[in-house]
Amino acid sequence: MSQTVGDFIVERLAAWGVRRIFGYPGDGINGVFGALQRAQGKIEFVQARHEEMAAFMASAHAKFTGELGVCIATSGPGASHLITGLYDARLDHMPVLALCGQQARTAIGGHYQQEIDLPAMFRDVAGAFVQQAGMPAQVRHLLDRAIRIALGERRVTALILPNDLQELAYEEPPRAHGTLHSGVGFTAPRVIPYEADLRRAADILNAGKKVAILSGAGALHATDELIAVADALGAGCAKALLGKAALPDDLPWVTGAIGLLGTKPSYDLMTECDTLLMVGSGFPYAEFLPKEGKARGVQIDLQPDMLSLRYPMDVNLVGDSKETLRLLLPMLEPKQDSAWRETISGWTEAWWKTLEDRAMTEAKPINPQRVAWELSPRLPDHAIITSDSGSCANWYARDLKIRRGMKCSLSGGLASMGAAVPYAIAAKMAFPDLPVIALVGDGAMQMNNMAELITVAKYWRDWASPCWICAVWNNEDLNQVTWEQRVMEGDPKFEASQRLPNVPYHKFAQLIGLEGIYIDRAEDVAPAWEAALRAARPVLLEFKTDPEVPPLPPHITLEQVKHFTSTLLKVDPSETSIIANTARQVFANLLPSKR
Ligand SMILES: Cc1ncc(C[n+]2csc(CCOP(=O)(O)OP(=O)(O)O)c2C)c(N)n1
Ligand SMILES: [Mg+2]
Repeated sequence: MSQTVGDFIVERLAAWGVRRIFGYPGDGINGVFGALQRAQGKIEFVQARHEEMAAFMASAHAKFTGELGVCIATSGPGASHLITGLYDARLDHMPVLALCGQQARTAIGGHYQQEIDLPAMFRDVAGAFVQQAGMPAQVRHLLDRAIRIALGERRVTALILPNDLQELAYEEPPRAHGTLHSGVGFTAPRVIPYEADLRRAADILNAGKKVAILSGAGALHATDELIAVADALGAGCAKALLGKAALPDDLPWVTGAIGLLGTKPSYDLMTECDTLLMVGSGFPYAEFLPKEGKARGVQIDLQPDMLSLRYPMDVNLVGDSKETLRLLLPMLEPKQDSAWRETISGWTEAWWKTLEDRAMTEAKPINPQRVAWELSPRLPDHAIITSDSGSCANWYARDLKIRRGMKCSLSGGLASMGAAVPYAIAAKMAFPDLPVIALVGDGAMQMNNMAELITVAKYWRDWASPCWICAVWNNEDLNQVTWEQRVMEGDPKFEASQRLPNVPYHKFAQLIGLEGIYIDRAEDVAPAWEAALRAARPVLLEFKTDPEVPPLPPHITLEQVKHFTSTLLKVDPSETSIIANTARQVFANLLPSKR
């Protein structure tokens, strides 16, 4: 049989180094699926439960491996299902290619079944490159460009393939006017600033007496360089959510997460510093950065469009974080005075104690903070941790102590619910011998993570190690939003929108062949983690947690407190049990003015 367009696409993907793609079939894309089958495992196909999950997996694959993520879906509903997962990749600057089917070229424009204007639909999310192929001889350059642009610009691209085209015999572009002759391959360049600009940056950093560093996802590969620069500058370092694994949490000057889900020492670091060095971060909340004018700033980012966006920097360096920090290091004059560092270490030490006290505070039945707290010392080396959006992201951000060699991620820019399990599946597919742990709220389980457990049940026997754990915080509440409504809006809990049906998640896991453990006593939390980590199959840990423990920001404005107080005076179905827990935390620990 001669090579079809579908066969060519699979072969070309393989030539680009693609070894795994995530997706869901349908008649709009059968020409490529047939080719995948004929290619006999050249490219592994991972079947998700839903195209959105496949796109999350492609995004996570890119995050955890640094490679292109590829997802595939049929025309119409398959393609539209991809969108949220693709936005996740888009907002976190991940190179992802979406391949999807389309109605036959003879039907396009005819209000045909499952016909959507896909180029228009993908225009925003895959704005870097979205094309619908019309001719066999056009497919080569469309695919090559879609991949090279995704990798080179760290963007999402989309290639739309009408189903009749996929079945046609592939034709190389003829040597003729109006044809293109593209090739395979991309190597990321070494991006570094000019020496004069590095000098200007070094001058600012050398002049600072209290230097704060903020590291993000762009610094994940620059741990050694970050440590060396921070040591030279006597600096403290806060981490944006996506940069959690950039620095281990056992260093005394690492203040942990920043922002609404962040820590008090990170807030203090940014409030009191006189110089800010931001490395590879698009952390969005400017109110957690120094007050404008209070600190001088240097920023390093690969992407010019991310520079001086959250804080007006004095020096903006376009560069790879690792290479740029390495060049900056010899220009730095090691700080002699250690007072600033000692202050930061003091804050951090006290904060870890505060977190422990909070985690160990009694709650009904389990304190949600304790679930994450107890995991930290039990995390195996090289563990990969994913978190969903919801209150568990607070405990992931604050309580989980990351060590060197671990990886972790979540839907950062999009902060979408439903990403933790597909992320954890993509992580396990890429690193089947490593322990992988997904942290998930019950709302996010119900939304789609539960269904995606079926994917785990389908594939786990192929994995080199069975260690894959999904921890669920069952609080029968969309708790993060309940607290946002209370604290930010001053509204009491809206039962109609917030309360969730109670579902026995552990029994669902058992039903589909996984292990399921239910935990509703604080003293059983640690043993449950230990049992899950040594289990012979993937485990779902269902923790029955207290929705009245507030995931409050470390920095809280008086306006928010005023709202909060008025909420307590209104009728809240949860009544006064909140007061004991929160009032102490808010007023004693969190208010900057109370320091
Ligand atoms: C797709 C999507 N829909 C809605 C939201 C808004 N949202 C953020 S957190 C959250 C609640 C999550 O509830 P759950 O998963 O039960 O976790 P909890 O906060 O209760 O721990 C909601 C609704 C979102 N981030 N993503
Ligand atoms: Mg919940």
